[in-house]
Amino acid sequence: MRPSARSVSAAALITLASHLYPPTACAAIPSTANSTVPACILLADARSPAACQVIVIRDANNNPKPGATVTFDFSACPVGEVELCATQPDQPVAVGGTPSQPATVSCGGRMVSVDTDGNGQVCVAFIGATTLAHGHGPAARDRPVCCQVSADTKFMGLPRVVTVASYDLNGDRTILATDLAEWLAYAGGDFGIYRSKADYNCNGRVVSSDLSLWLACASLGLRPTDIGCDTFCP
Ligand SMILES: [Ca+2]
Ligand SMILES: [Ca+2]
Repeated sequence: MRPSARSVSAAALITLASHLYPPTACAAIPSTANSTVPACILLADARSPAACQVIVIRDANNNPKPGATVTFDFSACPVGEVELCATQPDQPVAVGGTPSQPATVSCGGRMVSVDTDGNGQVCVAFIGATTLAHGHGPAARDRPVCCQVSADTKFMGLPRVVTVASYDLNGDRTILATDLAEWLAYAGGDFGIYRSKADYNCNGRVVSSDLSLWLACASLGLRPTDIGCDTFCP
């Protein structure tokens, strides 16, 4: 008995679909639910691997997604309050790790993209600044919620809080004891209950864990050319 036109058509469609969308390809699409993306994205005036935040992109089967392009879109952030440096350093894949993942900046779009490693992982902390004298505050909630994160163009949920911090708190392009004295003033509440410039782990508090991160950055012995940047995205 010959198959009907309807059944041939259905069979053909199923075959076609299996070629267009093989199961492995579907599984390899980044999953928002299974991926780990921090609630806050840090911009600071110097790259300190100790302060990066781990992102893990996973697919629908909860497998890590190697080579996923993770894009951070700052276009919704208030200009001036959040300034992105036009060039960004390579990012590590773990806290304190060696930078290995090149960061590509699309300045016109105020975006940075970084690929995950073989384990679907990257650890990010970008370079930027703010025109606000002491950063966002005086409440932690005053920080802008404006960074949209996507992986292979798939949105990873709602926009993230952006924290703009400075290790060089007196702005002289060195990170020295004078900056530590400034940090202590921030921690003591001299500029309000909270100011983002002294919050290096993005958690909305200025406490001893931030002091540890300041010390870790100071120990890197960064040169003036490694601190801040000369060109910001418009
Ligand atoms: Ca300084
Ligand atoms: Ca903190």
